Amino acid sequence: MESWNTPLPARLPVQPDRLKLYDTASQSVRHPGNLAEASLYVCGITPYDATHLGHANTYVTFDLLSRYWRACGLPVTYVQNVTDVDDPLLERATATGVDWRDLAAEQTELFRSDMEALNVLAPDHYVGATETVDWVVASVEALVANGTAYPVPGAGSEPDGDIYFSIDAAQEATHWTLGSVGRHSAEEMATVFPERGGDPDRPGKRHPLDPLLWRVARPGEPTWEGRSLGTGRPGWHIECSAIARRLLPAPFTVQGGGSDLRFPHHEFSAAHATAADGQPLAQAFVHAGMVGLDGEKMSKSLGNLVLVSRLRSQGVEPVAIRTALLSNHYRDDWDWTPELMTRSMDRVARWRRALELQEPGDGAALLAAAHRALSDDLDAPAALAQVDRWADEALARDDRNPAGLGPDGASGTQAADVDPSSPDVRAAVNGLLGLTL
Ligand code: 5CA
Ligand code: ZN
Repeated sequence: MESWNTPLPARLPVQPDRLKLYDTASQSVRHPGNLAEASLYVCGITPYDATHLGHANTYVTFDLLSRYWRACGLPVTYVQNVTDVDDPLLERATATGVDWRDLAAEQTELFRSDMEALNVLAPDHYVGATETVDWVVASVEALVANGTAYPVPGAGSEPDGDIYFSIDAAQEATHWTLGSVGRHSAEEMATVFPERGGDPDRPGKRHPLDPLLWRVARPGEPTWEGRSLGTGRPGWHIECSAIARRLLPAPFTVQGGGSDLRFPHHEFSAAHATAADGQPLAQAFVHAGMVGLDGEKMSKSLGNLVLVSRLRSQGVEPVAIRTALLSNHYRDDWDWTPELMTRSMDRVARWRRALELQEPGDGAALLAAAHRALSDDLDAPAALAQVDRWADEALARDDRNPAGLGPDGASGTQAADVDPSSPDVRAAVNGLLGLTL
């Protein structure tokens, strides 16, 4: 489907990639290899409600990663999906009496406009689950053929033939073991599985945590032709696994999403890919923390949402929203507060005042310092502290020399020894941090 359109920043002159990132699977901060190019898959929205600040935080986090790599001159291939058919979307459409396709299209459009406003660079491939059913069918058929997927007989109201992934068979056939990607304990996995779409009590499954790969047709549900699988629709985890394998290298560099995707989603997306071809899904699994409101995770199902679109319609500048998000480390869980919004608006206003007072060389120095901060597991709060530090200095310079004139009466901004191609502060902050001052 159509992506959105955020202008690419100018190439920034920064040193080659020194990035260290926390990888959930190895539970360590490490450099994801000496890269000649980078590939990124970030799990996209399920479009049944508007973008809230939790979503925005996750996409801004991975936008920072994509900007970091691009600033280093690495070619980046970025894929994002849209889960435009799934149970929660169908349930919401039924409950509100709208066509599920219209709901998905409308919410995806709102998401695009929120991302554009937040200056999030567009993915190279933006793909809907409904556009890639053939890829899923081929993947599931391959898993059935190699014995890591099996049909479950009908029981009660459930028809015959849903296809599930066999945890036990995959563990026997590959290096993947249950929990090796999301790193939850067995108890935690058993707790969150039913909360995140799993069906541990479905009769006929071999293992209670075996996830659904292909759901055969039910009356009133959308279906697609599934060749040997029969008509039906894709399970959730195989969607991202199949899309990533089609569009990115095996393994690709970073699989991204919020920490609520560690299990079951990223665990099983990775397991499906490995069961199909023996390769890990990605070199690193990177997870953003959860944004909450009054101590509860912000979520569509709880309804405790602060929407990006609502803040925008109240006149809040997107750059202030982005500043508020970046002032928390991406791995932390944190609560949104109105005070954070106010502080961030003040911060942006102060940076803008300082911008009038920048001197040649300020942009290059700030770029290097902010880039160094991001190299340490994308430490955005430290990068913003560098912007504050530059603003402090610029404003202090102005206090000492209010007219901006040098001792000989020449303007202080006419230094001759600065490389004219080096970015000014506005270009550096926009390019690397995505903040439009
Ligand atoms: N379509 C699937 C992924 S394939 C999905 O999880 N969609 S979602 O709309 O529920 O979430 C989209 C992204 O936002 C996911 O990466 C999820 O981890 C992240 N997310 C959801 N709620 C929050 C939150 N409160 N804080 C931070 N990130 C969140
Ligand atoms: Zn996904």
